[in-house]
Amino acid sequence: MSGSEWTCRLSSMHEWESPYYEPSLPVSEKSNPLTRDIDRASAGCIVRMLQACDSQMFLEEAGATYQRLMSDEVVETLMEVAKKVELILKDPRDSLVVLSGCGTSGRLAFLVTSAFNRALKELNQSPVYSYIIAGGDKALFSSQEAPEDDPKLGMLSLKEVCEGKKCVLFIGISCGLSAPFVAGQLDLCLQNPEVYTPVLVGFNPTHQARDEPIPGCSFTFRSVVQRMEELAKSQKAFLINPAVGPEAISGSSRMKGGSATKILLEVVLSAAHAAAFTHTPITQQGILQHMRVYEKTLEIPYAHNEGLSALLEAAGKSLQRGRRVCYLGWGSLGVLGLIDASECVPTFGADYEDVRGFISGGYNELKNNEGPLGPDFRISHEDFLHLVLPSLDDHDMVLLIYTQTDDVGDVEKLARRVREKTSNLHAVYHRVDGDTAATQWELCTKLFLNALSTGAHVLKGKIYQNHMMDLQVTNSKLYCRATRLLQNLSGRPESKCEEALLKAVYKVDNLTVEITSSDISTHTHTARTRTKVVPLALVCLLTGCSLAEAELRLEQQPIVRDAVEACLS
Ligand code: S6P
Repeated sequence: MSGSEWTCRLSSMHEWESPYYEPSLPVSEKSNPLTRDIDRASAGCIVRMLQACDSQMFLEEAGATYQRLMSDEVVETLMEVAKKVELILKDPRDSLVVLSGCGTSGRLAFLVTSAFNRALKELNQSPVYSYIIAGGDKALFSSQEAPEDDPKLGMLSLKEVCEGKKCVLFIGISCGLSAPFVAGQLDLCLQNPEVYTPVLVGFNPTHQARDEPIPGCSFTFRSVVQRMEELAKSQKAFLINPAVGPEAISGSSRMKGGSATKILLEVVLSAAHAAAFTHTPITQQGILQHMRVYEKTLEIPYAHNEGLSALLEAAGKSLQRGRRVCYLGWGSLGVLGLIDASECVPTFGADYEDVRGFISGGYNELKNNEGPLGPDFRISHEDFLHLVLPSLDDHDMVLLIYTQTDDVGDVEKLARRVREKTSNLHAVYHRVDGDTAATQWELCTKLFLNALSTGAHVLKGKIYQNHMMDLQVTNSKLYCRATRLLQNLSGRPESKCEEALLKAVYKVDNLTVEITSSDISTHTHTARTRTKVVPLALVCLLTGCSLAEAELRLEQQPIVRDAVEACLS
């Protein structure tokens, strides 16, 4: 892409805010005009596009359409929620702050909860934070998309965590204001206001909250949000829902959605801790100042543009050859490595072994609710040394992720072992520079790893334009997204696209009544064990061929983007 073309793209920084831009889609599902050609871009250009997308997070409010991270109303709500947390910190008896979400949102609930409970421990205070992730702890490091559709499971897990508590501040996170699991929890809060105060964090305006019926429930996500809006007037419920712009890869809320979630929660909880333990009042000024620190932090990973592009290219090469990318991390940066790696599976249809994370100290470092998760979830550096290192060579990439506060001797020892097998060894190292806080290292690392894994999969040909083609259709959100993608790319009516999708899911050329009369949860359950469902459906739609022929075509052309283009041309 030439310089002038790029300048032209940058001028479309606000294009998505127009009411005419993909009007039927919420912001979190729109495609970002800045990354329309990301599938054809060089590594350097991919990095620039991701940087431009990330910088949209802190754009100022341009009109009345969307609240932004630093809009007055958002900052006001952050202050009010921080005051609620402060009260609990000052009198934690029978009280709890619960953070909950699905997928990335649940992973960030875990990360933030761990950090702030650790901070309390350092002050000799008892922990007040608990996390819930849909699907339990294995969802921290693997794709468990189905529980996201289960509002009852959400309610039950919240009840269980809060048993015996008299005052609970519940923070439900759903970037798209869409997860039924979270809707169920918010509904429980609304029905028991004497115990629960609900807070919702997400990145769509309330009128864009998902309004599809939830099987077995009388509410939708939107109707829950509307009830919360009523209560928000008397500060009995809180909505924190600025827009941060569409994701670089459409719907990939692990990226900006996840980063903005981390920023907002850390800003609120830090303000509450400062108020409770160092008598620092919660002010608008203080909140804004903290936000600006994060705004500056966004620049750090991209200041190393060339290094990042080179790494992205190296990781892309490893993946193209069918080889591995391994993250070896320490402390919370190690957790971010685990998270980024595990998200490649649902996001890019990657194999579990393609990108894997390992953390020093394994589960002892993690201190997750359920402890060690068994042989399918090996995460320590020892596991890496035994299971992965023996098979590595120069085509596999290894990335060390640490800070100057980690045991550098340990890092060197591991680096020596790795270097015996591969020279493709790199490091992301943070050192104290002025008053850099650990949370800034974390955000930097998150942005860096998200850029690396996204860019590498783009270079591998997993993305078409800026859409994830090979997505797993394992919950209702993904099922609807897949149908919509097929409609956009084939130009065929919705009913035909859904038919093609179901044929690919059930591996049949003719749909039976049994299939067509089943509900979405049966379809998404069946899709768990299927691969390349969307590409197969698209090839069938575009060429009219049978599933077997479509399979053959995709085998001959494993790069999904090229296979799709061949059919389109
Ligand atoms: C997105 C990620 C998903 C989402 C999950 C929850 O990149 O792969 O796992 O985090 O679907 O989404 P939401 O909108 O409820 O936060």
